[in-house]
Amino acid sequence: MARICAVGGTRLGLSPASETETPWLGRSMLRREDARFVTGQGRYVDDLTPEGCLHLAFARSPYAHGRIEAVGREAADAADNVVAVFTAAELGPLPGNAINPLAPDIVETPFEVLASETVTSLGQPVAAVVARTPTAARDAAELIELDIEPLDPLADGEGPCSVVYSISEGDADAAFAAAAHVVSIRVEHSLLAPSPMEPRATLATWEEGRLTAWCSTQTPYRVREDLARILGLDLEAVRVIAPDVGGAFGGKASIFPEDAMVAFAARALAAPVKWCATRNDDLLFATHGRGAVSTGEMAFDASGRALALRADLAFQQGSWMTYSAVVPAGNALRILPGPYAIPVLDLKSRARMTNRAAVGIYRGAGRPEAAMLLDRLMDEGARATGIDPIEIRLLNAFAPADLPLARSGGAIVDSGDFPRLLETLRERAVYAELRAEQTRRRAAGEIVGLGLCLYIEPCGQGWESAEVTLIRDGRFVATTGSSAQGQGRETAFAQIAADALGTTPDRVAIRQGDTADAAAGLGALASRSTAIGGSAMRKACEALRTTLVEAAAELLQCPPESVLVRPQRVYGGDNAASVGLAELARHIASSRGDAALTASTIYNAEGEAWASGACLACVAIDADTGETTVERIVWIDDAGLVVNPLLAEGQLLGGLAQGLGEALLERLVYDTEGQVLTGSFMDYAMPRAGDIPPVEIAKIETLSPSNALGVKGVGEAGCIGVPAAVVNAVADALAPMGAADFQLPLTSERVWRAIAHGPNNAPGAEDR
Ligand code: SMO
Repeated sequence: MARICAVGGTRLGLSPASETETPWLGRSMLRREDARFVTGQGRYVDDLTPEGCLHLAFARSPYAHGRIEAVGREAADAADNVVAVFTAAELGPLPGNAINPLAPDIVETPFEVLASETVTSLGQPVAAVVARTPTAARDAAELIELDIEPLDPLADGEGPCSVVYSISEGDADAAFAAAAHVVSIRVEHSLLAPSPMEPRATLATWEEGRLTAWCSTQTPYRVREDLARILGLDLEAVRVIAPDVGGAFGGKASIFPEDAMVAFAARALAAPVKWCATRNDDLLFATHGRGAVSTGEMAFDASGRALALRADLAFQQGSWMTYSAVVPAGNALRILPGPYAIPVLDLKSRARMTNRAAVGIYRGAGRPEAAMLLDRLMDEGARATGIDPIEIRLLNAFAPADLPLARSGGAIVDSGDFPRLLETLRERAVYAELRAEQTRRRAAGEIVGLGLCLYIEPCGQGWESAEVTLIRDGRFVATTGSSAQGQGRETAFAQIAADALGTTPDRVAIRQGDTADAAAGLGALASRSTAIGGSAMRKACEALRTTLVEAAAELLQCPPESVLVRPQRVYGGDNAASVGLAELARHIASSRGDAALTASTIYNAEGEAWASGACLACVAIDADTGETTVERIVWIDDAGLVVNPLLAEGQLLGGLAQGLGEALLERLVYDTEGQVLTGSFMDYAMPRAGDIPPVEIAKIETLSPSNALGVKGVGEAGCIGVPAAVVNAVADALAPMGAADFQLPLTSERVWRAIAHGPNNAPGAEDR
């Protein structure tokens, strides 16, 4: 091939130097997806209504537990605009959802698409009505007569265990017997509603023997596998698309019975069928989070060194198990010793079935439960020994030289600098001054407290896929197996791809969320997308860049080492020679075939990335009302290399808001019959803008050696460190009154009772 572009660089006024704009990693770039979101161009499942689309609504169980005697469908069948009514009888026996076999001896309880003989949860789908309009479907679903004989719901702690985990190291009895101080804590986590802005929704079509489902999900590939198995279809006959997803927080990481019903109906009717949950549907029957009751004891020697940790965490499982059902119980346990060197461990966790909605992963998934128990104990230890809470953490935290650190239970903490986190926090918060101010305010009669949390969090292991193509106009299209739920994936992944390719982010289109686009993917969860999906993206882009360099070397007749890939052109040899990317694409296609324009990879991480952070919360409590005001939060986060600081801060703040909700406001309330008393946002207290205190976030950066980018997660961090710091601050505020035993959330009533009743109160008893 002739040397066709020798003067191109000059003609365009471009040179390798003028075109150098890297690196893009580390830049605060605005989210490219926001232009469509803020102008109403986002496309969520409910925005998609194909020609002839039918609408599905459910008749749901009004009881937590009961025997189905009869399902009266005549009135619904006869209602206007109704196309079909389905009960378990029409479905016949179907497989349930898959459950991730993360532990041996899991007792599996998958879902029934529609309840057949018994109902096991309030809100469980019993019948489905398909009609020509959403209102006709809802109205007809109300006409279904459910004749259900109520049965007693399982009482707390009575249900069978789905999973049991334990970790034991050293002689705990001996360690506790030898201790100078022993502190203990009991934490009751409320059941929480993940509450994405967009409730669950699925649309399915059936055409020529193929199912296409648009599902508001974090895990399109999982949904595809489940739908294929439940419907008895080949995987190739099922395509799942996650369009724009309005939040998920772990609540959309599994298929639901409703999704399977929509797909079944689409096939049975050979028509598009759509279902969108209402907020009430989601508060009743979407997954719940947390709900664990944890007890822990920590033994210290006279100098404040932790000698031993005992913990017992009792999780709820609900009435069926999501794909990641056992993750919270397993995660909490393997994280529990946290950043601290504790030589003796006796740790147990388990999850028990209940007659409630499934309890699944929720932003943090076991990490918040571990941090809450451990760092509550650490603050109690500080009080018992008279050592300052920062000092006792410095005394017990691992040093950077101790990492990587292999833990019992299999965790390998790969990186971090816990002393630096604490020292940075001390400095940024001007901690000594805060303590002096607390003393002054206390003397003036105020109830004020400071609380700390030093946490570690696993975020990113395993594999993910990516594919990148140089298209004929000289731009790139990159596909990731990690889909998005609102994090700004398209922006961050374009930055990663741009650096790896030597181009600019605006020349890289990011595709995600469609199982037809990429061979495989795990999805967007577990704070892993950037670490693992981002590493896959980098590897795929590096592979394509190698092709670009080799092809340009051929074309420009220069050694590959001299080739520079720049945003618009590829330069070689004496730098005067260059070829435009569109021209290079044509050359590669003709010399090597179209397939050479694409590089794909399945990246498998070398290890697991661990992020960490230190949080300080300052609270003031109104003695008359018990109302807690969080006056300030200072937070030092270590997420390794930060791809886009603006997006990272958004993730951290969002998690912080949910963490504050958990600490102070949110709680799903069930009565003894298993009825939900918090079925709307009138009763379930979401945090609002006015609840968010002044927040200062700073970072340190220890690169993760476990993935190709050195990055760690940020999405769940706010739910991990913030609640524990806030609760510790309230405990610190109330300590002079001897009030210590209070449970989540710290509503004004509970805190008031703690103040009014002193150390032997049993707040929370008011509403059991
Ligand atoms: S709780 Mo997350 O979406 O793994």
